[in-house]
Amino acid sequence: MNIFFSGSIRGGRDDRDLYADLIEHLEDHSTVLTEHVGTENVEQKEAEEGLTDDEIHDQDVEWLRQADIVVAEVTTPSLGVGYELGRAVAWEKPILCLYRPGAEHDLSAMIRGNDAAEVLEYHELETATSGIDAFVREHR
Ligand code: 6K6
Repeated sequence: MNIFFSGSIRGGRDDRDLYADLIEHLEDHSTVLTEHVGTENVEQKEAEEGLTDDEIHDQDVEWLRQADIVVAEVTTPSLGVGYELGRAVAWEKPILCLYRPGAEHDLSAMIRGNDAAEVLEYHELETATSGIDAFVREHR
């Protein structure tokens, strides 16, 4: 199963360690197409590789097209994550959004009010990972 993991990059990297933990868990049973989302200094590394914004966009949209499911950590608001979720809805991909209530920003109505996306609220990593496992089983 190919999983597209979506998480904030230019929207802010406060949750980077959490993304890495979630990606590590997803990789136990699947291929994560976007493991760079959890990588330290991703912008610096990819800039060193000479990737342009056009190439980043086209590669990510292609990975999204190939994905069987989409898992997004949406606590840190991100234009890129919102864009990816919109395209995933249009392609009718199964979508799981993970959100930690009590964060600085309340979750967008465009996500919480979207019947095409399942929203799992959590505080502990274990709640998120068991929710992911159930979602993967449902869509395998
Ligand atoms: C290279 C040069 C400058 O920055 C980079 C690295 N940037 C990205 N590399 C890979 N995927 C990216 C990059 N920027 C955004 N994305 C995609 O958008 C990822 O799939 C994330 O889920 C999402 C994050 O969007 P923003 O708006 O928070 O950056």
